[in-house]
Amino acid sequence: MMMTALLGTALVWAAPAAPPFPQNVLVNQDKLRIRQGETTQAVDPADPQRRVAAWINYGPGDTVTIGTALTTDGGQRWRSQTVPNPPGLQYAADPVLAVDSRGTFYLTTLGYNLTGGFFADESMFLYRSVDGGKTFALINDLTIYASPDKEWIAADPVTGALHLVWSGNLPGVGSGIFYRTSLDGGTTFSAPVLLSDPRYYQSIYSVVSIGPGGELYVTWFDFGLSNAIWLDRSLDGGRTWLSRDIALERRLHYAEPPDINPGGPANAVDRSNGPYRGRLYVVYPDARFGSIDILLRYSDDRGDTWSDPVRVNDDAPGNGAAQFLPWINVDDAGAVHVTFLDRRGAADNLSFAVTLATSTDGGASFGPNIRASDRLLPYNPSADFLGDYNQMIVAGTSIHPIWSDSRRGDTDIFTQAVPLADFDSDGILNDGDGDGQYADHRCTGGLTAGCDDNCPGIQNARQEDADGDLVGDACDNCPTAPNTDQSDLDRDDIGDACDAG
Ligand SMILES: [Ca+2]
Ligand SMILES: [Ca+2]
Ligand SMILES: [Ca+2]
Ligand SMILES: [Ca+2]
Repeated sequence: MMMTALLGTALVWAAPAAPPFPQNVLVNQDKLRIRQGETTQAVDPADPQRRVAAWINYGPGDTVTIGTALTTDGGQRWRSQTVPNPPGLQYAADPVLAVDSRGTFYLTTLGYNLTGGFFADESMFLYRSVDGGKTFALINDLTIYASPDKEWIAADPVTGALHLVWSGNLPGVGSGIFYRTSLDGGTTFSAPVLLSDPRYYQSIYSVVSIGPGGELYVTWFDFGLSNAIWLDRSLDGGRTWLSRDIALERRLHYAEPPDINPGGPANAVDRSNGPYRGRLYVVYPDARFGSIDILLRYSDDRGDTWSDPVRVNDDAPGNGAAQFLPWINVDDAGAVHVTFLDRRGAADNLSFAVTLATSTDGGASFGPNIRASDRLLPYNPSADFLGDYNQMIVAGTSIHPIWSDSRRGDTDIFTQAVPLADFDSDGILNDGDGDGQYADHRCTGGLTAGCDDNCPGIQNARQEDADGDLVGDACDNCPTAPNTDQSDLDRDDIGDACDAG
């Protein structure tokens, strides 16, 4: 009884609107004071506390290298190191991590030199870690066609097969998407298969994911003739592929402002035992609504047909704020999590936050977006390279966004654990009424139990909602004028419903 009374008092007097993430976690130790960017992660399936991250180091000296870091405590503390470049190569790029069911980590990278300002010796490599992510050894040179770029790798969680895709130049074809598989832990790979249609030879940003039945899905952009997002798939472990690729987005509104790279499409499959098992999702940057947004489409028939696009970010359409570098994962309950960099709160239109958007209805809609970065992050387009992708993962009971920002002067790698059930850890669950849907029955009228957090990204244990619009005072941009949509077209943090200016 005494304990209950004390706890109750503490909750009543808790400071309002406390930011849930006071300090993002620095991943790279940065002893060399050089820039880092472009992030990837993998988690040991047998130990969710053990995760590996990797990125590009702009250094040491006149080299570019790959850095990796290992955490064994779920991401509180990291130990980072530099992976030696392959012999004779000054520069490395495009790190991608994968892990198999036995906890063997794999790292693919690109390597190159510069000769008279031109790319030379462009090549692609595979490293392996058999000590749980502590060290990586170069085990294979995967270079086979000229100009490999933007490779991706994934391991089948059941069979351990490695699936590699990349952009390469086949003579007479141009840049196409290729595929190889390894059934022996990366020692040998199958002969390459051209997945993309040779008519569409500006194909890049391929990503491979693996469905619950071992089906393989590869998506990519063609910036050329088709200006589309394409899908190829294999239902027999990579032996045969569609005779004709599927264009899942033919009306792509790709925009690339001078100051950022919005990134490419990412995909994920629901491997859960939830109601949307087997559903395939693709997210991508697209400017059809006036500024760059993150859009999502899904397919229930292995990619034959696709839903209309859903806007993932929940700021006002056409407000001029860019969202970019999206990543997507589906958790063990079938909830869909998308992270991206986000300028909605940036008056300078340069700085950005890291945003998480979650759907618990299979991608039909997304709930209130939350901020995972502890602040708005500075950005200098002439000095900072954030990367072409940021590979968020779900591990254990948390979502783990990862990104690069220059809060410390030069860019460094940061991460933040976001608890799956209660994003802001204020004791009010995202789905407090337990109906399986996030933020669909939000607390109001003084209720704090049996209802969903009305401000899921800011701690507000009392769930005050003065105007009863289901948006808690702690995050309501018009706390006394009902505006459930929170529309704020001029981005001054005062909602349109109460903004006189
Ligand atoms: Ca909460
Ligand atoms: Ca609910
Ligand atoms: Ca809250
Ligand atoms: Ca309100």
